[in-house]
Amino acid sequence: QNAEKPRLAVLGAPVEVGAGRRGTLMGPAALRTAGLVAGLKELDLHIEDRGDLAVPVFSEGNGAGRNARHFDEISAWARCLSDHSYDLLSGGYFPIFLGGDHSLSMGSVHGAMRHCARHKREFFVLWLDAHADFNTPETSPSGNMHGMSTAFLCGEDGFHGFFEHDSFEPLPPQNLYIFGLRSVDRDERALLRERGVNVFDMRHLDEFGASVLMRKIIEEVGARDGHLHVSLDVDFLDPSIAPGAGTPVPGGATYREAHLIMEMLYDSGLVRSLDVVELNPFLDERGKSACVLVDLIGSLFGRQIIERI
Ligand code: EXY
Ligand code: MN
Ligand code: MN
Ligand code: MN
Repeated sequence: QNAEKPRLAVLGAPVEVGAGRRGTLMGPAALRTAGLVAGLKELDLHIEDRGDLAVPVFSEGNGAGRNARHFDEISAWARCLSDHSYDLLSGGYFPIFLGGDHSLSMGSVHGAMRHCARHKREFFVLWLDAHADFNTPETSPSGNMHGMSTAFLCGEDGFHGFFEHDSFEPLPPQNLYIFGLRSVDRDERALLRERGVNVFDMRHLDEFGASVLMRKIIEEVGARDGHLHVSLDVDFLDPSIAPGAGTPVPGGATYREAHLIMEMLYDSGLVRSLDVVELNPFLDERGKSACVLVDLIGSLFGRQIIERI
């Protein structure tokens, strides 16, 4: 169990141009309306709501002629988010980024990765998602950048000019765990294989169960005393429990599976930063998905639905 309680900082990132459908910019507001901050306060946690970031100023240029829609705007968001992520972690906070579409993780994870590099701490990412988001501008069938985040973070080609100083120590593909996968594009699949990303698809989940797979991940990260960043995409969940997703795919994680994962992660004490992304309140049904996400975040921070004997 967690010995010391983390100090949490919540930061909204209302970015939506990385997705093919508008509406994720309302995500942070819906998560707050669903009781995110109040729920965490009930757990006696120190929590600061830092509000939402403003849409950053950007100029068109670097993205020209690339199969990466809104490249310059997303790059501006990522630069801003990377600095916030780095600074919050350096200030001893556990940052919670509220999306916004999944392109925001190019910034939040980048900053956390820099923080860990500085402190010589090994860094791991658990990507809870129906998708791998491992497309590059070359492989992407849509050009939507929310489908490119993990490829960017692992240092794939095609993102030149995205950050001012292009070179950063990329995430080793072996330190990336994609969990819940059930929709992947042809060239994306080939790239995932070639790079050796750890992919746990829904077939694995069905066959071995969430607990066996999670234990493996927790053991690997724990053995290296790593920093684990969790990136939770709402479409990881089955659309029946979380319909507020722009790219829903049938056959996702159930309510109980998702809770068990969160509870095991809490027990591990390894999670140090979090993204909650892709919630599209315009597509949601009366706040259903926002409420499920808030429940899950509660479990990640130690809420017990049933007090254990
Ligand atoms: N693989 C598809 C694409 O690249 O367009 C769909 C990506 C959806 C990404 C969502 C957020 O996880
Ligand atoms: Mn530190
Ligand atoms: Mn995603
Ligand atoms: Mn997804």
